[in-house]
Amino acid sequence: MSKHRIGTVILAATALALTGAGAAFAHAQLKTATPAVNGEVAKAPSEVTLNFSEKLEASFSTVIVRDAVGKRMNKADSQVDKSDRTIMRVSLDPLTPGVYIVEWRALTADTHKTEGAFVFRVGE
Ligand SMILES: [Cu+2]
Repeated sequence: MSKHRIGTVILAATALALTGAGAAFAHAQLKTATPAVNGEVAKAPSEVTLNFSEKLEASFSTVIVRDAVGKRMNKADSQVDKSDRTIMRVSLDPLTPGVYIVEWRALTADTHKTEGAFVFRVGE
């Protein structure tokens, strides 16, 4: 490999690494949630609010809340906040004490999809 050729390969690899980092940054990551990730609340919440690192596209972004046996506990009103699209929320059926699983899917304007899940607990 010529010296020039090696230089080109290194430049290409660096460009790829930078592109990769940029794309990863643009993916919507969950920043905070209410109730908090792995948190415990004394009083049953009436909704779950998720805050993301990027603005979401409403078309694909959803959140589902299930109880410990997998029964869906959210109302069918999961939506991205119209005035702050980094926020997604869903309202809940009455929750009894126990563990709940929040499953979210997010789509950003760059068409990248991310998804995740976390639990929170409602105390006695
Ligand atoms: Cu992205």
